[in-house]
Amino acid sequence: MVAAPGENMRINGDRLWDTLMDMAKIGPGIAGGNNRQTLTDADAEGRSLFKTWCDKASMTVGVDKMGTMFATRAGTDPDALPVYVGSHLDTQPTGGKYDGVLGVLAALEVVRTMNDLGIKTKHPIVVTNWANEEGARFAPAMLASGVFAGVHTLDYAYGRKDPEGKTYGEELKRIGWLGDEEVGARKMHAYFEYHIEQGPILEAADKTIGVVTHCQGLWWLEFTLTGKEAHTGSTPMAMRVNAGLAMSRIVEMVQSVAMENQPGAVAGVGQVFFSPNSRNVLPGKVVFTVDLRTPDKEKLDRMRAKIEAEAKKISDSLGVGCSVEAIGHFEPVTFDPKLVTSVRNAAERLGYSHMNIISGAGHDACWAAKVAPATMVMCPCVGGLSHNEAEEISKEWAAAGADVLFHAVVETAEI
Ligand code: HGY
Ligand code: MN
Ligand code: MN
Ligand code: MN
Repeated sequence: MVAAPGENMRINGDRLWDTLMDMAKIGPGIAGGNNRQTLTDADAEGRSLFKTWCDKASMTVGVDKMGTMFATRAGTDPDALPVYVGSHLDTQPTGGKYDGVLGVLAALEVVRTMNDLGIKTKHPIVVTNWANEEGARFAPAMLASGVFAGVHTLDYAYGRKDPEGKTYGEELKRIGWLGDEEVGARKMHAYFEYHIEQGPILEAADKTIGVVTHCQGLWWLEFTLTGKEAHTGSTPMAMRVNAGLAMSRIVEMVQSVAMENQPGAVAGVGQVFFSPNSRNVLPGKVVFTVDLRTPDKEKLDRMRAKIEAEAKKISDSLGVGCSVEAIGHFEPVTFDPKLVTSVRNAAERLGYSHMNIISGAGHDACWAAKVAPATMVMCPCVGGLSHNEAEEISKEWAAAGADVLFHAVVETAEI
């Protein structure tokens, strides 16, 4: 039986909070939050700060060909596969201070605490900063962990373009974070990810810890509607081939399909591009992505089929061309029951209130789960708000989840 850490073993909550606040200073946030979109100069600055901290914690930092960073703390058994503990430092354009960042810096705090306590584990510990988790600049989300898990090829990933037409491969080279490790060559004994819930469930239930049993599945459906550019003033209504009108009716339909599938399904549109995007030209082309999610695999695919069929009908009725490409997808994930139990036992041992939860957001843990036993730990966030610069958590919540992470990781890495 592997010894679990003593219940009085805790991380240093003040030190964790200080690192979160220091990292939050990096990035031109609109209202003081983060804006470290993948492979921007701000992302590069955040990476350098993280590497400095890893160096100071006596870890060796490796980087793979997708730019993912791996900071290793040696174990006592050189043949033992490492326990990986990670998340992401890249953010949304209106990113908060904690989405992804909390998981990476809490993983660093786990190592710092092990150093303080002189804990040696059989399995090495690898703190991981996955590149391009958000998929805001380069779709799809979780791109680097997807290449790591063999879901995407490196060429596919390198070719992904941002809205300005820049490719992932070019930008990775430009910021100087193209590593030399083959992506996915590393093998994991286990993978843990600590993350804010990004929804209202834990706070509403007054629970400090989310024991994450599953993650809901996702489709990102990119629609391209072809209308006809024409003058918005002199073109009679009956003559219009209005791709913008088709888009708005499709967005309304997506809302209806989600509402017809309650409870347990969400769908919406966060990004639309009009071309030529001129106030007095009817759009010749409209490109937008439907984000559809549910924990139920059958429902996920049924809703996708319904949305695509209805979109075609709407476009046809307006004489608008319609094509769709699935640019992101993962099936609902069941996390490793043994690791889930280790997280639950840690919360019990530490006296933190907890509940089982299904993750609404996607995470790199979803792809890690394809190649190793994986699970997550969650803490609440204020008002369930995330992907918003006003994202907020309490210092106590941050530390509690990091304590649970510490206990579950040390138990799995075997003292
Ligand atoms: O989209 C997601 O669920 C994550 O924030 N990338
Ligand atoms: Mn995240
Ligand atoms: Mn996010
Ligand atoms: Mn599928």
